[in-house]
Amino acid sequence: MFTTAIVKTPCGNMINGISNADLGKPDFDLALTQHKNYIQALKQCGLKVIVLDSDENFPDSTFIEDACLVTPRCAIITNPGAASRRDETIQISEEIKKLDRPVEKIQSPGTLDAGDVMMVGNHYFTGLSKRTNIEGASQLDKILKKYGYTSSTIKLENVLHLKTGISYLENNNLLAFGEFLTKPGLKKFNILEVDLKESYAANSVWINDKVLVPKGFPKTAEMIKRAGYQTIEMDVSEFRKLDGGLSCLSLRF
Ligand code: CIR
Repeated sequence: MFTTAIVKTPCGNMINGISNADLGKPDFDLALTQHKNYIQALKQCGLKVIVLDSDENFPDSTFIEDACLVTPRCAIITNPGAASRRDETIQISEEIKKLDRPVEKIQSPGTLDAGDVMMVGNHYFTGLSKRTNIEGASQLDKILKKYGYTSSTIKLENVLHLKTGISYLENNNLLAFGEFLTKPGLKKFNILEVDLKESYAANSVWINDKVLVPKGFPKTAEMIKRAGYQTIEMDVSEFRKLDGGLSCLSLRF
């Protein structure tokens, strides 16, 4: 069960965030409203939510998931793969130091975005992507081993981050689409296959037996409900314009 989430308020400069989505610029006011609703949903799932101030120097910093991985036994400050995002880790480090667990760090030349890391109990899957390199994944593996965890890598082909394409919903259920349907390392899971037309919803978030699902993907929401979960549908259209999904907007632990 998770008890806490950390989120970071979007900044006005988010309109200049990195994007390959071709959906236009985000509407900042609408993004703020959607972010507030997201915080409410996290609270509805029983989490205490720590809200960090916005920072105009980092347009993508609301996607806080990429800057840090918090495990039950340690926290790991990443080294984001996009140069414009690298120093997002500075503010988050200050916050993470206040937690009750040791803090580790991924160092250059290793790069790692924690959007590429998916926790399944004591095992962590790491996506090798344009943002996360082999050196970053190998440093992560060493750190995780030190705390009694294991990890393995999955090479990404078409998606930005590992969790763009898969989400672990606990109870052996894995939401997945496209390239992830046939990865040998994922065969042991009960795969809930997301229709290609709804691929954005492959990034949904399990929190304490509820699942946050992006709004507008009815087939996926229905499939998750049929698998036995209560769903909370959330409009995150303005974050989608920057290739961000529901998971990227928080650290949950
Ligand atoms: C980026 O390209 O880094 C941001 N515009 C979106 C990051 C989304 N994060 C995630 O999928 N974990």
